[in-house]
Amino acid sequence: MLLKGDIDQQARDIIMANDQGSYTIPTKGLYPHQWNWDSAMAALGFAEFDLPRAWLELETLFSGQWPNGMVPHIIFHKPSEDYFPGPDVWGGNLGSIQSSGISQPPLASTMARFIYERDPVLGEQRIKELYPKMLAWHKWFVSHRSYEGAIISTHPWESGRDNAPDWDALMQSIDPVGLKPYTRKDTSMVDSSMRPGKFDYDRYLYLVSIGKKNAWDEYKLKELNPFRMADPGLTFMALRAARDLQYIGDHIEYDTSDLAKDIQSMEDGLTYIWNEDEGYFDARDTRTQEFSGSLTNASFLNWYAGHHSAEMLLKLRNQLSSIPFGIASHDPGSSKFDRGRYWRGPTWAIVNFLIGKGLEEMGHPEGVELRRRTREMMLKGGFSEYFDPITGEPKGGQSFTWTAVVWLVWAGKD
Ligand code: 9WN
Repeated sequence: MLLKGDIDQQARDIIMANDQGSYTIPTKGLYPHQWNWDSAMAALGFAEFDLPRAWLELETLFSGQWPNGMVPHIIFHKPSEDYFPGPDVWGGNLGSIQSSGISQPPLASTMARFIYERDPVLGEQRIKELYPKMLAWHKWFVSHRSYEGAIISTHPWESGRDNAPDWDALMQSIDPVGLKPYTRKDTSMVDSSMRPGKFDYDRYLYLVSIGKKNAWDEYKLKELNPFRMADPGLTFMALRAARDLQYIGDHIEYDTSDLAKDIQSMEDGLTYIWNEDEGYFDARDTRTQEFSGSLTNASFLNWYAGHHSAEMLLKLRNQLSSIPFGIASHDPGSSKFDRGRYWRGPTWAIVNFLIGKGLEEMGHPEGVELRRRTREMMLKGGFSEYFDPITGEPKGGQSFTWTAVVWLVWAGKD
């Protein structure tokens, strides 16, 4: 039997094996670059055993920031034949390093707070230098991704939940005219039954082509990009990030007066993504005003954002009583639930961590229960990208950075 100390060591070994010196890749082969929210989690993991390296991870992430404040979802520090689409397809050359042209869930400010709190003396100078960059990213979300206070995703990849059923109706309405032939790399590394299908990939690439054609000009894309979905995941994570920025700013004695107004606006935005008919937080198309009708793991991030909801707590208890492992990425009672396919059913340790952390912070015992289940799942299935929520079977890529981090910082803790 493996001892806890052995598993802790395995988790650290995974992080160190994926470490590229100043940034960390999610896993070898499948994802050979720096991904935004994965990297924020990697920083938190490093903080368990190497605080300077934790700060360096965040600093490298912000080295890819664009002049408009956007922090890209992928930063291509080095060429790689393993991943498609690469920098040539994105044409995202607005920053000083090649990158994609969209962002990803803003975890970095929250993780910076956690890392800072571990050693405020060591962290003071580093957080002071990061703060204006984190603030600029927050302001970019407010300027270019806000709708009625909620935060929108302009590409399924921007939400971090690529092929979630939330986007199905909108994706159906998109005709990817003029798309050039392309060859995927992901399905040569992971079984295609676990990955998004061709229908989705055609539209992912079509949306990228619109961005590239318009030099990623946010003002033009506001009109030209058909994909503008208010996303519970982005909204909750951006709201949490804004609260943490305010906390950090107050501690280092920077002016945070402007943040209170943004936080209030995002809190107001929660009514925009509240689906009253279904009784849960839901993605909503800002062009048609239609809700997607999807109860997902992102719907349960309200506690992470510091927002109580009795209705969501009932939904959470209901899921915990019917599904053995974690929170499913899509409602197990829905006809679209697909327990093995990416964001359409599997459970993700990273999202469980965020949900559980929020629940624990707000005093709900379900957070401890979710932690226990995530631990059981990882003891059984290791450090894979995601897991079958019914059997706990590991799925997707293996030796995954953020899954190892979740073990070290949360699931593996007593
Ligand atoms: C596209 C790296 C990333 C995660 C995303 C996850 C997946 C990429 C892909 O992998 O997305 O960004 O090619 O499938 O959906 O959340 O950040 O782990």
